[in-house]
Amino acid sequence: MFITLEGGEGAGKSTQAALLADALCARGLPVLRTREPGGAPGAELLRGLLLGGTTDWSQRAETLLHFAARAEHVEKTIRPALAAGMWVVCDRFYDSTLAYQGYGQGADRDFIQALIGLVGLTPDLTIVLDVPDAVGASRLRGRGGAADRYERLDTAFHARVNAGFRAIAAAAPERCVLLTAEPGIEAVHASIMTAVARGSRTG
Ligand code: Z5A
Repeated sequence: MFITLEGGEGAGKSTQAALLADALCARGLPVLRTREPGGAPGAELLRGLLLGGTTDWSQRAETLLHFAARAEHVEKTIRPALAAGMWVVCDRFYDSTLAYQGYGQGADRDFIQALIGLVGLTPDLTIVLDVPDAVGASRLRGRGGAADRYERLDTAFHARVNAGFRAIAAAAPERCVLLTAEPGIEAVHASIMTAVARGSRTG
């Protein structure tokens, strides 16, 4: 299965992607854990451009940079892993472009949908982790470290992103499972394992 984890800042995606990959490995399944932007050498270079620095990209350029990184990631990492029979657990995928660039930054969502069509790869299951805006922000403050270009944007931006993720999940119920990520880490992990078990039975 190709499983993606999505959500706004501090929702706990990286924590849950690691727990999910470990749980699948413990069942003897071959698993690749990867992330976006990044997940292939060229895509990691683009990640540096997108998250670091202070460039004020035009909306189309920023959207296309995310899709350039994604094209590299899909071709060099994800497709080969799926072809080799692996489970792929990916921390963010194209829904993040819709949520951040589309809903958050106001980029043309039809343009993004057209690019999604060109990627030609749809996750089997997308877990959308939902936390109240203030909870996500306070988790990131607790984690410490330098804020990236997106984390530096204001609370109204992050509220639009979170609302965008809820809209994306509602529009694709056959693929997306919206889970509250407010409970503790183990409780969220248990909900994800239930969603994966259901998804793998119906997929
Ligand atoms: N981006 C974009 O704009 N367009 C795109 O197409 C793509 C991405 C693909 C990537 O940043 C940025 O790129 C991202 C969107 C943008 N920017 N933002 N904001 P990244 O890869 O560096 O990081 P991230 O994906 O944004 O992750 P995050 O929001 O920083 O964190 P997280 O993965 O959701 O959470 P975490 O690291 O697992 O946990 C954060 C803290 O909370 C940590 O201390 C945990 O121990 C704690 N935590 C986690 N879960 C819980 C629960 N359940 N209870 C209590 N505490 C918890």
